[in-house]
Amino acid sequence: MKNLIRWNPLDYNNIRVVREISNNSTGTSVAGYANFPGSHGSPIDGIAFEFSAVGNTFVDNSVLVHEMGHYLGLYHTFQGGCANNDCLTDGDHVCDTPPDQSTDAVPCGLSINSCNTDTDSGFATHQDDMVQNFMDYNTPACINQITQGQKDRMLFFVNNDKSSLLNLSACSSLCEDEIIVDISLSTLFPEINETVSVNNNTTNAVAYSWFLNGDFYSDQAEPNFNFSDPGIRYTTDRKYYCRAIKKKKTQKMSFEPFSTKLLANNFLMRYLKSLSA
Ligand SMILES: [Ca+2]
Ligand SMILES: [Ca+2]
Ligand SMILES: [Zn+2]
Repeated sequence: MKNLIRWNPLDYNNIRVVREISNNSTGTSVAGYANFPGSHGSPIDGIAFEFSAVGNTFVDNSVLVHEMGHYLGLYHTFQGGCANNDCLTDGDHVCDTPPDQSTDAVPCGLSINSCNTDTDSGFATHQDDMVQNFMDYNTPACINQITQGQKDRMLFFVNNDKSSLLNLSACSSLCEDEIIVDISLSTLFPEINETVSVNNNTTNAVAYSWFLNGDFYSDQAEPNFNFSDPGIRYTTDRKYYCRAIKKKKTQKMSFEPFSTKLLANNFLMRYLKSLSA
């Protein structure tokens, strides 16, 4: 079925809504399933769930939220039973979900305590099972909770095993923020051997390339340049300019130093600001 249509699983989470995953009459009712981050990018990567589990609210959609949890690396809260010697490696590998070995559907408002190992790791006192958690099996109407530890675990997988999802250009805004070049020099009339520094208040640029007389000089935001040679004669075709680069868009700002009258120990620089695409 997954071969019928598939968007690149390195870029997209393929969520397939189907009529039925397994025949309920066989007693192996499955409302949905998802692949763990270890399958990221493979042909089986993604989520499938039955159309009857599509709803209008988080609670109605608890199956999709549950499968999304698996997709982003969460185990069931009852994973691994009551073992809780190290809450990062036992059970669901999440410390703020109590150990749990029950898959029973507990009526809303009632509690159950299937493990007494809570204080072995992570908890100061014994805890009831977290039956409201999206990653438990329970009555959908009672499920409404994801813990901070579960969020942290999902974010870890988003930023590691599944980080290719973040690179999809569709996740970027359609219109780039405009680069506003705002650059000035510490002095326009440096003495010989005086260092000129750049004061850079450009916004929305992510990288800089500075060129001196056409040669790459620096990629710092605010480079320095020492005017050490009194004999250099700059002409208008020799440019000292900065390119502020953001993705594919480049804006160029030119300083075109020139000398109308080369003074004995002074270098005259005209500051010229120009922008071009
Ligand atoms: Ca746990
Ligand atoms: Ca307990
Ligand atoms: Zn599950």
